[in-house]
Order: sequence, then C-alpha cells, then structure tokens
Amino acid sequence: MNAAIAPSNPSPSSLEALNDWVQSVAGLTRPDRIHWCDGSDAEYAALLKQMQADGTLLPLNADTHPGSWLHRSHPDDVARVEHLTFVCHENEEDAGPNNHWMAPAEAHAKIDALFDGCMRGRTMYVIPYCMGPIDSPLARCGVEITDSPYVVANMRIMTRMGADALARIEREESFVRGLHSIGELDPERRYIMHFPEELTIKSYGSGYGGNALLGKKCHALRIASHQARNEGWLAEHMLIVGIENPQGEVHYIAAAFPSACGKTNLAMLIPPESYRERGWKVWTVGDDICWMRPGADGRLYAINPEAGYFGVAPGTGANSNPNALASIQRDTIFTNVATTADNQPWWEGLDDRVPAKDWQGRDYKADNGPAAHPNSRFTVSAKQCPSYSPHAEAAQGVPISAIVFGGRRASLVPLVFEARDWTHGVLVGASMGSETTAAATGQVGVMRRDPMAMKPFCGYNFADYFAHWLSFDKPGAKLPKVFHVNWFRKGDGGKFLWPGFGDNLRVLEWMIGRVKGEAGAVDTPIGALPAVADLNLDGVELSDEAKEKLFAMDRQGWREELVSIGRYLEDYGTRMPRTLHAEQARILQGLS
Ligand code: TSX
Ligand code: MN
Repeated sequence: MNAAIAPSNPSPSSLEALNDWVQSVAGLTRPDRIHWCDGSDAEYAALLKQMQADGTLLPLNADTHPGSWLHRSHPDDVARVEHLTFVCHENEEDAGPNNHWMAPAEAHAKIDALFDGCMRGRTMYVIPYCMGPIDSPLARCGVEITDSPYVVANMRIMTRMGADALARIEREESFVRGLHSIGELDPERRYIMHFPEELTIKSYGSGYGGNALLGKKCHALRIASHQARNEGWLAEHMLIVGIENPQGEVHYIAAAFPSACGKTNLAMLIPPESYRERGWKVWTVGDDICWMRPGADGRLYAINPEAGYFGVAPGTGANSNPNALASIQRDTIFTNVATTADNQPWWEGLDDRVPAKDWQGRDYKADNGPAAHPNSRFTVSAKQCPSYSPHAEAAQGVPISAIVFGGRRASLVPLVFEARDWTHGVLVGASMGSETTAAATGQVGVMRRDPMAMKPFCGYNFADYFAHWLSFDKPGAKLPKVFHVNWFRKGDGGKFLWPGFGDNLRVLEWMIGRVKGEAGAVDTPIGALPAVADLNLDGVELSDEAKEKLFAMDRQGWREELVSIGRYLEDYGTRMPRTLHAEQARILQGLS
C-alpha cells in the first residue's frame, strides 16, 4: 500500500515506462498519496469501508441485497457527454465527421491545465487492468490512474484488475494509459479526450461510468477500434450470446443495437417455455462489447473484454430480464437508483412498490419526475449471471456464426432479413439506426443512423472503419452470416407487432438454420426474408397485420430508404469506400 513505485521487480520495458508515467502524472496532479491497486479482496473491503465512512457509498438492505451499495452521483454528472468527448488524431480527417476533433497538442495543453494540482489532498490510485480473459491473446491491457475510489471499485468489477494484469503488462510491449480525475465536477470544466496514436485517454471533471471507467467505452471501443484496425481485428459495440439447441450444439451470435433496444435483455434471454422443454439454452458471453479476429480456420473468434455488466436499471424486471435481476441480488453497486422505505434499490419497471427516496435522496414525489434516474445503473460481476457462459473465459474466444444488426423502426423494416454476402452486410451495418422516440425532444420518428451502433464510440473516421470491415472478406475467410432485425415494428394502431423478449429466440433459431443451410427464405433485393412458415411460431399469436408487415418487403418504401442511405454515405465524402456506394446502387437498382 502507498508505495510510490510498483511492488515488483522492474523489467526494462513496460514497467519502467509505467513507473515513469505514474511519476510524471503525480508531478502534475500532486496527490498526497499513491496507491497501486492489487485487486485483492482485502483492498476492495478497505475501499468500501472508506467510501461508506465518507458517504460515497450508502449501504443497502443487507438482508435482501447483501454486499450491495448505493452511490448517488452529482446531479449534473449522470451520463456520457458526447459534446465534450474528443478523438485527437494528428490529422483531423483521421477522426472523421463522426467525431469531435482537437489537435493533440492543443488537447493535451487544455486538459493538463485542468489536471494541474487537481489531486492535492487526495489519493491517486493506479489501476492495472486487463480487458479480456487474462490469458487470452485477444485481450489487451491498460492502466487507469484516478482519484476516485468509486472508479476503482467499479473497475474491479468491470475488468480483470490488479496484480495479474500488472504481471501481463510487465511482459508486454505496450499498454493503454488512462488518466482520470473527478476534478470539480463542473460541467463547464469537463473533457473526455482520446489520443489513439498515443494509446492514451485523459478524462477530467466527471465521475460517471462511461466517462470515468476508462476501460469500457474509452479503451475497449474508441482506442481499441483504432488499435484493431492497425492489427487486423474488430472492436465492436456488440453483445455476444450462445444459443444451444436440443442436440447440444452451441452457435454464438454477436449483435449490435443502438441504445434502448434491449441489448442486455437479448444477451440474457430466457427461451420460451416450449423451447426450454425441448432443451434449448441461452448462454451469456457479453452484453456490450465484443472483440473479434479471424482464427487459423478463417472464422471470427470473439471475446468479451469486460468482466462485469454496467447495465441500465430502469426497465430491468422479472418479465424483461429475470437473469439480470437474479444477478443483482448481492454484491452489486447501484448508481442513481431510488430506494424503498426498507432501503432496497428500486427503479421504474422493477415492480409496483412505491419508492421512499428518489435518486437524489429526496423524499419521492411523482412531481419531481422518475424516482430512479433514467440512466441509473448497476455494476455487477458477469459471473453472477445465471446464464453466464462456461466459455466466456475461453482464451481463444468463441466462434461467431452470425452477426446481427438492429434498430428501433416503427415502420418499413421487417422482423428479420439476411444480407446476401459480407459486403451487403457491411452496408446493412453502416446504414442501421433507430427512429427517435423521446417525445421531450419533439423529434419523434426521425431516423438517426448509428452505424454498427458505433456512432459515439468509433475512434477513427467511419469511412475508414467501413473499409476495415470490408477488408475481412478475403480468400480463406469463413465469415459469419449478417442479419438485420427489428423487434419494434408497429401496426397501424400504434401497437408493437412482435412480442419480442424470449420469443426473439424464434428469430435466432431461423438465423442458425440459415447458417446450417436448413431454413427457408425468400430472396428480395434487400436480402433474404423468412416466409411466415419458415419461423417456428408455435405458441405465438400473430395478427394478420403482423404476419403481413413483419415478413414483407415494401418496394416503394425501401426505394426511399435506399436513396436516404445513398445520401448518408455521401456525407463521408471521397473517403467512403466505392464498394459501399456500388452496393447501395445495386440494391436500389433491384428495387426499381
Ligand atoms: O429488450 C427488449 N427486447 C429484446 C429482448 C430480448 N425490449 C425492451 C426495449 C427497451 C430496452 C423490447 N420491447 C422488445 C425486445 O424484443 N420488444 C419490445 C416492444 C414490446 C413491448 C411490450 C410488449 C411487446 C413488445 N408487450 C406485450 O406484447 C404484452
Ligand atoms: Mn453500450
């Protein structure tokens, strides 16, 4: 504890670089103490005790939720801040129109001025961590320096943190450097800056997860996506789920959705009763991030770089996600949820109890808005999920049979379709997105494209990113099939036409049937759609309107969609691969 140098034999390479960096950060930020995190139980217990003492963590009902805590953030610090998130390549074009850019020298100067002396009186924690199973060749390490013990506790759940990670860093040539301070929590003095070419992240002024747990969005997506491009792999905003059929075969599916489409719910899906009876099982590998690369056999192999779930609490209930609910009954950190009179965590969508305190600790009043903040979270170890895959820790990763893109589309887009080939699949991913729902913004039903669900997370120019995706289609590659799904199609009466949730397994079964060459489909210019009879719909009641709209391709509507996609591709200028323009033109041609 409190040693100013790493507690192990320095090797000439990375450990020395790490020590030098830690010393230079300490020189800038001026902490009173430096603590190197070892990841031990004793260290975690001491941190929790200290945070309980200073009110950072409030204990929850120990009978119903043993080992669980509530953290209330500053009310102005409850979400990621995209307008203050920068990707700082030397060349602005390399960041692309999909990112906010600042020249690296200017960015360093701006944020270092904020870091100057910011840790006076505080403890600086040095967190060595590994993203991915500690022995996996697909895993990558980083070190986060922070003055927030809440960040340390969350990083311990979300990553492989401590001595083992430090040992791996010592063996390897490089690691990602993340510097974080909560600063004054002033929204006017807040920046999340990424330097992909330096494998460096600097985050100031926010304690919120996505801005402060630097292993997650900052490292595993923004920095890793850039690293992956250089090294020939993919860092994606995808869940990974294993589907086991009654014969015991498991097919792994990676899926990307924009926010509010229920990614965590799909990752932890519970099969319909009739499927469970026949022996179908669903295995959760990951709920948010997927790193994949081609194996020796040409297939894509994937790991979940994370070790926990940092999930949205509201909407998590016994109907929507029983596995998530079971996961968070103990040893969980809750952030910005409400509490009941007997001090249990509570949020909208949990059950019909009435909370006592809202997320800000005020007596609950309906007039003050939702009791739990809409972006309130749970942090919990992945191992606590009942459906946690026995292969989630496999060093070589799991082979991916299908990649799924999805969005929230009230009209036009059918329940599911299959891309004809990889290039078409990349276009499907590049053009995906959701129609806006938030009535508050006044912009209901406006199409927001969110390519591969990476709009806020791609650490370089989207045009180059699409080219990188296209590059995987080469001789010897055995790429997954690509699909698009839409659980959110509405009928003329404004009601959802598809039951969703567990019944989505019926769609996943069809995909696996397609992968195995067994399931039927109807070819259309937008891809292959199942006929109603190609899906197992035993036990689901679909209206005639549902059957008609979920399984049909509206030619005129899709012509307009393809024109809109064409305009979207143009926004990226001449860097956009011609292959995608040609693919868009090919499909539009097929529709006329
Ligand atoms: O997560 C969702 N999924 C994926 C589940 C594996 N949600 C919740 C989205 C917010 C995060 C869904 N909502 C899904 C879905 O498949 N589908 C819908 C829309 C829907 C909502 C309620 C019903 C049906 C569909 N209720 C009844 O049919 C009774
Ligand atoms: Mn996410």
